[in-house]
Amino acid sequence: TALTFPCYRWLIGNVKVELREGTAMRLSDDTSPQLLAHRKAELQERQAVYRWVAWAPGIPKCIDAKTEADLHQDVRFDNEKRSDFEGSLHYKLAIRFGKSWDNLDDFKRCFWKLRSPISEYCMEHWKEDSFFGYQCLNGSNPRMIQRCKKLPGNFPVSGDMVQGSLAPRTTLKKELKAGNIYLVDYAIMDGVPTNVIRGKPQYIAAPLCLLYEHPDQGLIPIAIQLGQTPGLDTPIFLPKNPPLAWLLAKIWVRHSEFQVFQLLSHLLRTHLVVEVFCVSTLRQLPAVHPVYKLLAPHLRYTLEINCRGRTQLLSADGIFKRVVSTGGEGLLVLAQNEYKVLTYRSLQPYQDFQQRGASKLRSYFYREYSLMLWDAIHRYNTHHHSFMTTEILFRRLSEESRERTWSSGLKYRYVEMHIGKISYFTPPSPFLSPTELITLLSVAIFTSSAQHAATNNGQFDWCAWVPNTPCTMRHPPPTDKDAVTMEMIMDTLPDVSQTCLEMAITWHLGRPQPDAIPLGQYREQYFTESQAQEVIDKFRQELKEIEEHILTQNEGLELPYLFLLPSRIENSITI
Ligand code: OYP
Repeated sequence: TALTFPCYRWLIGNVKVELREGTAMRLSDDTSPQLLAHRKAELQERQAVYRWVAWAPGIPKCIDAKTEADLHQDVRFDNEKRSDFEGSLHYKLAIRFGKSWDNLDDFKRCFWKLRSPISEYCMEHWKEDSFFGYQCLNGSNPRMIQRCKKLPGNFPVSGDMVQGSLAPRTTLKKELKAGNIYLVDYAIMDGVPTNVIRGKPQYIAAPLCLLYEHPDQGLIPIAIQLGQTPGLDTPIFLPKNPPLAWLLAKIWVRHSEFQVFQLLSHLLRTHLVVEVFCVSTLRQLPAVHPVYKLLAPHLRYTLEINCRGRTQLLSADGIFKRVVSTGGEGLLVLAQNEYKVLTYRSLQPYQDFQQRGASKLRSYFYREYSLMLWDAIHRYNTHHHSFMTTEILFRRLSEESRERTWSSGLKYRYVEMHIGKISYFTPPSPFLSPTELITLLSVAIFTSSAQHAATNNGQFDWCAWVPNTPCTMRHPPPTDKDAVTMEMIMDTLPDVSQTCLEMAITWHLGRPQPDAIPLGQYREQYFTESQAQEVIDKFRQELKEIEEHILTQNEGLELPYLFLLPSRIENSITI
């Protein structure tokens, strides 16, 4: 059942063996009729094996497979990976459905089984405002925070309200002007349909949260509104309000955070975006093509994990439906909302930080490290390109176009996905200039490695202490600040079985993976050119320097940021 063209593959038992010796070749480099026929047949075979399908409207298309069992052996998990994936989940026993915990300490009863240093830190500090602020920068969703130069019209915070949170001798107006005020706005959640679990409605809010970069305390939240429409039922919560009211307001923001982080930052913006690269690459590029050789290691296992995600996590009876407030229709509507506004620029870290006005926030380790990694990846692609450019890659562009190349294949898909909204995702022109191709390849590699690590690897750390990032809310947002009680908080937070499942799944996905291949390590020698080896060595050297920089900078930190440590980033999305 293995493909039989320019690279030779066998299945020995269940072990894949692949040989891809030889020089990278474009169509225009192959001249013999026999080789040309091989290329053509290879692509025809691949296009029959790997087909596009729309799993749902309004989100990226994906691989046509009902379950992972439908996938071609070439893109399946190897044995070790599969048995580990299927074996590590025995915590799913649903105990005492619908039962609330009695008090916050009770969450520990579930907590003692699985824990990590950061999740324990979380348990101790989750109520603190500066910890809340820290998570906007270096938590599992570090792409939400944006500078606020002018208060949004639907968030009527007055200077008086927040005066007490500011440093002495300043005002909200001055701080807005100075660029020290930030916003997280969950407008994207507005109107998302809510789940019903065992007959009980779950609740969603679309909060706004204003933050201040305090000269001594760092980033802290100073005002929260739990809905997009201001009014008597959506009071503005402040740190000086009754402590339980302020706490519950922050919990509501963190609940939105769970949804946006898992479904948008993680699922849509890494898993599903990279799947587009997988399918395009398999369909459009023969294995001898340099871009295929460059990307293949960064696409390993992604099709299978995404299939499993669709069937077990997101499906009508999947984990989301069973325990998450956006389960069912909600998750799709949320993803569709985001996909309408997802831009190609926002997948490029420099542009992302610049657009959010987040370039000068202090202690923003995610920003600092992701830019270093982007630079290293971008240089890697540039160097690869520079030895291939005249030789292989860009000779006779017009001929490439006749080949229905990968890049035009991608473009074609984007166009299909965005009917009428081409500019959101498409690279600027139908045929990529060398610079644009380097950027596109960097987006593919950065997203499948660093960006996925930044959102995936911390999920247990930030979600295991469930009150810090609850997956659902069982009561509507509070409307009266003076009426918030501990009992109400306990009845709102996830119940016993929802808690256990959130812990189990985030553990399953966030722990280090067996059979992981770290960024820049290539088991198979796709390129045999000696220049290619030099380029790879240089990339590894740079990653090593980044590793050392991060380790030194984090030494002795109470809360280290190691999710972007190159040795902990996988080459591809495998989980
Ligand atoms: C697939 O046996 C994946 O139940 C994870 O998904 C978990 C399973 C299946 C369940 C296996 C089982 C991988 C790919 C993905 C993704 C991004 C979104 C992740 C969301 C995690 C949400 C945790 C939910 C907690 C309640």
